[in-house]
Amino acid sequence: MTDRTRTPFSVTTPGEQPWWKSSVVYQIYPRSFADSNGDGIGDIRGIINHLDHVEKLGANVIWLSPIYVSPMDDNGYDIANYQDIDPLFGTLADVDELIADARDRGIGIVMDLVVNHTSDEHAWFEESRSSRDNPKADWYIWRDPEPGFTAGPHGEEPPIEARPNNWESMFSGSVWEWEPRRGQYYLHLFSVKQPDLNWENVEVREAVKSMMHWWLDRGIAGFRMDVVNFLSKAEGLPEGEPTHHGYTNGFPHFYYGPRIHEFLGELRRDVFDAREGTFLTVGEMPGVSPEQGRKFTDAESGQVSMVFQFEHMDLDHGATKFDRVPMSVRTLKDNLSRWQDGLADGGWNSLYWNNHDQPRIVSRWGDDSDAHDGGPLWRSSATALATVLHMMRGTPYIYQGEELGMTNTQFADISDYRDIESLNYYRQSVDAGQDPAAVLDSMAWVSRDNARTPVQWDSSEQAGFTTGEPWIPVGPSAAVANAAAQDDDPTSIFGYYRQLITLRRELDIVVHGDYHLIEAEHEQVFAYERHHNGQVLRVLANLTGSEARVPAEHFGGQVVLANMERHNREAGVLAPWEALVISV
Ligand code: TEU
Ligand code: CA
Repeated sequence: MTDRTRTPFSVTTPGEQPWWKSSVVYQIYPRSFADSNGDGIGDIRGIINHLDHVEKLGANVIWLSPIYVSPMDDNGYDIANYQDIDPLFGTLADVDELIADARDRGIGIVMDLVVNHTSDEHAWFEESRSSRDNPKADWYIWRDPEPGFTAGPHGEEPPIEARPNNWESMFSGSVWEWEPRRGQYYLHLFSVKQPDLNWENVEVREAVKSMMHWWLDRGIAGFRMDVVNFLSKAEGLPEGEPTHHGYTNGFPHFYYGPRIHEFLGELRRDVFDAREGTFLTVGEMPGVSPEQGRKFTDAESGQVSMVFQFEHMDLDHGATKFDRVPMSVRTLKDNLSRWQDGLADGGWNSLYWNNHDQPRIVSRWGDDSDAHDGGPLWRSSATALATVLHMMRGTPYIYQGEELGMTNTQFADISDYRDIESLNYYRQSVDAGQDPAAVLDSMAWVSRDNARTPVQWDSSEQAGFTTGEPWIPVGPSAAVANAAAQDDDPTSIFGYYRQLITLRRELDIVVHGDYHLIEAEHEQVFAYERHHNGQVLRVLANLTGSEARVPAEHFGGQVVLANMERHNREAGVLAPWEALVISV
């Protein structure tokens, strides 16, 4: 490696803990964050204009969802050029300005690294698909039709049985798309416009590494790595079995493939370790277990700082994410505690309730029934859930608008939806004869568009997001779940998130303490302790809408944070959605 720029995020002296362990990350989905030029689409200038909000919240890292050149089939997760910015969002100069402005405020920028696939409009793929013998012919995953089948006289696609295997795409339909010019299929785990790169090819790996260095040279603080556990596919691409964890049938053959640790280890060695110090790397890894997560994040032998695991996000999914099953407080805490325990020794957790693919947490596991007028159920359920998450061991992530208690959309019509996953699911289900109203119903609570409505800056028209027509309708809670109403109110949801972050800054135990679940059998209360250097921090949260009882001794100590005012608090009784952090 030639001499690379040192970044301010890179220095950790021996024996010191890496900076990202005490960090709090704020995720921005640029398209929906803030529009500066009235075209209805959020942009980089909009982010620069609103850095105050993030700084005031207290987050010290921003993860930006993709802003690269893209045909926007999957809102930028289909990248046509990794080293330039889509004109919808701005320019590279804008990004440099954002990086510099953020750095002045002590905030690092983490970029989204989407290298399981590119766009079909990326120059690499355009070349790869053009013939069987071009220089990039092997950069993607190409397969012949099954033996006995051939292309038609003009390169026409053979019958369906000729497909290399039966895998289903994450976005409905087959993973195989026919390319007449090669008389072959290419693999796409996501949309047809997202062909999977062939990581077996060393040239692909080298190209990705040099692109990563190019971004790190610009002064970014790290990468969030999109579906990065999918890079290695099982040899021979075996037939899929019935769904796994509610994922698609091919899942067992690519979610933890034979070379995954090797590929990621190569990135760690040649990109991160090759530069001075530490960067934040978070691998998005649907389907991985705590044991696997532990291996990926081991401080010595691991490959990434932390992983986004999905087990807790899948707890209320049935056969697919669109089938909702009930989830109990018990199930939730059992699961999160398994991750806390599983990564306690040498690993590191990421902590999240929300991202751009998930429904809003206050609507999902809280109570948004009185959100329209800023009622107590909305406020206390949002803050109780936040307490449980932020006091755990790991690096917390806040998704834009979560800190304001933004709620799910209430889309009544398919024409309100924008997301490719939702639209494909609707089409496929209705084509298969399902009742359109029932399909809409099953989409409403879980559609990714719930996360993607404009950030609510104030209660004006279009919630202060744009002066034009927003690309997706504003959500239903803009009158109260907005920044203008909350940013200066210490009793707001925003004010509460600030306090949670302040506690993390002030108390070492929040960052480094051990985790111990208490009251494990309790049906309503999520309670745990953190232990560090003889100190104890206790967290009690009633995650239901009815009063809950716990042994009175758990109330012993000094309340350092509470999500509601209660005079004459009776030891042993937690009000609906009450949460307390107690220093013992
Ligand atoms: O998502 C990974 C993923 O598995 C998605 O299918 C997501 O979890 C799913 O929508 C839940 O049903 C990442 C990105 O976060 C997502 O926005 C992209 O669409 C996807 O990869 C492809 O890049
Ligand atoms: Ca814009």
